[in-house]
Amino acid sequence: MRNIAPKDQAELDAVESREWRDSLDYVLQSGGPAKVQRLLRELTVHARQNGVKIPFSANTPYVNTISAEEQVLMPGNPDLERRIKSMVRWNAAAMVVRANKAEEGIGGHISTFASAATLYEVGFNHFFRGHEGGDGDIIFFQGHAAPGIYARAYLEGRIDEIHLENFRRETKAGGGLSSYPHPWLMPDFWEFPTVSMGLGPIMAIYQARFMRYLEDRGLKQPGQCKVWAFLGDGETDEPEALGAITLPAREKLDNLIFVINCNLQRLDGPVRGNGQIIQELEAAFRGAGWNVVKALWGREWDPLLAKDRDGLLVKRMGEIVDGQYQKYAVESGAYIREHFWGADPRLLEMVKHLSDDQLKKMSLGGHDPIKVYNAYKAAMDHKGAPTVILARTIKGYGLGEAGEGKNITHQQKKMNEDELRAFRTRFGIPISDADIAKTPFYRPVEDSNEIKYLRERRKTLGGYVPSRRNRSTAIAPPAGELFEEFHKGTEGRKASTTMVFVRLLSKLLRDKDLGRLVVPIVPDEARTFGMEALFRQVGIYSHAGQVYEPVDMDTLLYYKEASDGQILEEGINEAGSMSSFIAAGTAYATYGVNTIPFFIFYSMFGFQRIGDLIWAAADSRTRGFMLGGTSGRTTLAGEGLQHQDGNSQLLAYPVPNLVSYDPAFAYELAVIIEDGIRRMYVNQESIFYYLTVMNEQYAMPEMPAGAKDGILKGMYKFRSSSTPNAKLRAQLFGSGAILPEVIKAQEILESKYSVGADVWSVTSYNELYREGHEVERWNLLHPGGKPRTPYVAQCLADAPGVLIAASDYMKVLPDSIDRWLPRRLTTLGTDGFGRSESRASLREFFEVDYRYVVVATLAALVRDGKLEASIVEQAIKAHNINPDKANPAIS
Ligand SMILES: Cc1ncc(C[n+]2csc(CCOP(=O)(O)OP(=O)(O)O)c2C)c(N)n1
Ligand SMILES: [Mg+2]
Repeated sequence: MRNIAPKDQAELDAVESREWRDSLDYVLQSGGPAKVQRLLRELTVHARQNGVKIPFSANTPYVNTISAEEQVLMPGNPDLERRIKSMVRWNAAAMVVRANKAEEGIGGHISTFASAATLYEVGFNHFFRGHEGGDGDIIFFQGHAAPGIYARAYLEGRIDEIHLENFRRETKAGGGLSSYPHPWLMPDFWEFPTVSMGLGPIMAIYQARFMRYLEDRGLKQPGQCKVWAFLGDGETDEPEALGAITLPAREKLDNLIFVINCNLQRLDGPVRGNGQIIQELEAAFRGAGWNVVKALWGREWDPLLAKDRDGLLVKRMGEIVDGQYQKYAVESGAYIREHFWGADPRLLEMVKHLSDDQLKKMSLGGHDPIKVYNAYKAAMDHKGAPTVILARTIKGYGLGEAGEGKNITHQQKKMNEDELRAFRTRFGIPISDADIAKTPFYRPVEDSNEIKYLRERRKTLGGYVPSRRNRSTAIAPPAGELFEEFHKGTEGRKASTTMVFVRLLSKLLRDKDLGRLVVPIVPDEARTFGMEALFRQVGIYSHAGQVYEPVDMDTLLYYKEASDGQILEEGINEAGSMSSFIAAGTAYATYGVNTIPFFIFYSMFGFQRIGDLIWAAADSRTRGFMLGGTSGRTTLAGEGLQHQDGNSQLLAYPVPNLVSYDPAFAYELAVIIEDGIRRMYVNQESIFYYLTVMNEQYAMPEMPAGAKDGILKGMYKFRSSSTPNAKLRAQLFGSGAILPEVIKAQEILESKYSVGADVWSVTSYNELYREGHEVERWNLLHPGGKPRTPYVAQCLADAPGVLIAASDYMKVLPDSIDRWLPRRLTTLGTDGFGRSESRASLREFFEVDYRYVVVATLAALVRDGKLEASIVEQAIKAHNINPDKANPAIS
């Protein structure tokens, strides 16, 4: 073969490529895209069959998904929309700058919204549906963009200047604005908390699925509303952000739209300096089955791309890494000409008619309303899959020297006079040089075209967003008879509190009023909790129904999936389950539907694993019941260190509106759930519940008369001593599965040691603690008033003897109420790492069985001078306790 010079080879390659392209163009023109697709498919198969390895790529070129030819014109008045957007930009920046003038260190963010302004404004003017006259869109706003959302609400006349002035000064008179979206703090405004990054995306996914669930179950009219989730590109590094993206594709959730603001920067610097975050995300989402729409380049690029017959420009666009793109954002047009276009003389030729200034001003897709509009429209029209829009933007857009594209821009909260002046001029805000130092807010007069336009747009789209309110009406109190059977006890039959719960749940599901509102949620543990009967009773929700013959079809309790199934079986996915819990527990506000979620999980994988989602649930004013199953460090036999939970009751303390209980008996559980339904769904309180349930079986006693009030307040006397006049007295506190140990200790103390002991069931140290502090606070602030007495102190005011507490949780739980007790408390608990062992051995190991209750009681009597130490020594011996055994708390 003749040697061909490299130059000629390149020429030949180019000719060859052109011929193939021309052929393809011919097919495209004559047969349309479908024919091209078929040919390419066939060619791929042919190449593979002949040994050509075709590398896998889920990527498309680094250009807009919607080409200039495909795009539609944008409705509305672009000039007015641009002016409105500029005003929003100004006020958003001004509120942060002013907040930081007034008070050093109050913080706030300018650059996130600066990059996202067009993404939001196109939504506000053309897409986001308000809640008036039907259900509206559900929008998860990027937390750090909050100033922009407030700035728009100000133009809309929904919040006033005092609010803006008090951004991040929430305790100020006249009302402040919360730093980020917090429904707890602004319950008429924000619907969903997002600022803990990664939680917005996963909550949005499960929200979209829950919307379908309500529709499929006939609890909501099918509608056109969408779930929008706005997130940062840096945020997608959070495992929660991408961890659940296969679900919406699998479930064909075309009611879900992600908008990822790809400004290529996070807090410290570039998201992928040496790579391309947009291409990485495209591959991830396409691979998961999403419709991906890239909006990378603004309209100025269209004529250049049209001229790019040889694909040189597209190739160049695709080879620049993000760190370099960021550099272009801060550099001059001359630099861009030299470094971007200068890579090839043919590229330079393409832009020779453009000035440096024009090169600099070529916009990006996420800043061009028409590109954003088309991307949103494509998302709205897409059927059968969720859509993600990858919009390229510049972080700190418009801030110029103050931070545009710079690595420091995320933290930029101050602008000097020059920078403010430049910003004002760039966006044409009518504020004079004389006033600029004051950084005034700007709102045109009420009957200006801008205000009239934005009001009209929102009216047409169903009202203002975000906007939150309770859209439900109270339910009637549940029928008492649902709960009564549990008050009676089991007459000696053994049952666990988990079994009791499942029985109660199954009764609630059958109830003619409440039944349809109940949403059981379980992360692949239904059999663990003995709930499999519910599969058949109410079905497992699946939009597709059941398109296979289940393997256990011939059994009574077969695995039934149904499109109107009621159980949300989330798989091994506590984060997803919690997101479903939040969607179901906030449906009273979102959809006006009082769904009552019961989320049951392995208690150790609750607070420890998804504590931040529980915090978000609290902020969201979620209602419902979380049930920590198999809980207690010594009650779950065999599982060991990772599973045995002696912590979760403690971890419930920090969540202010979470009411937690550790019930021991069937009637306690029934009383708590009945009252919970009443408080949350009849009285409509913004609280939710955490109940631990156990799998240890014992006989359930009958409810003692008058116990109800104490069960709810946190403690009641379960059994009085049969020897109240004994010289030696004790008060024993037991909780959950340890209460039977305490009852046994009571009997031994009376019969063997002549100690008359009363037994208290403590259902919630947390409730006692909170009430104690509330009373203490009142007394502190009302020194002249008659001092009030905490409930726990009232209970024990006349109770004689030593005080001993035992629970299956850390000792700090009983210790938290010690200050209100008449005498010092001795605490037994399960601090330390669990072990795989039997229940009895675990209780010995952690020193919480009846023997330790006995010994602790005797030791306390010795300490009070009521008994000789030798009696304790004898007891230790008699009960085979090794006094020198290692401390379980640190072993
Ligand atoms: C879970 C969590 N970790 C850290 C932060 C702190 N933080 C706030 S914004 C931010 C960077 C955001 O980058 P990106 O998601 O790209 O958003 P952008 O502001 O660039 O739009 C970080 C690290 C947070 N809010 N939440
Ligand atoms: Mg970013």
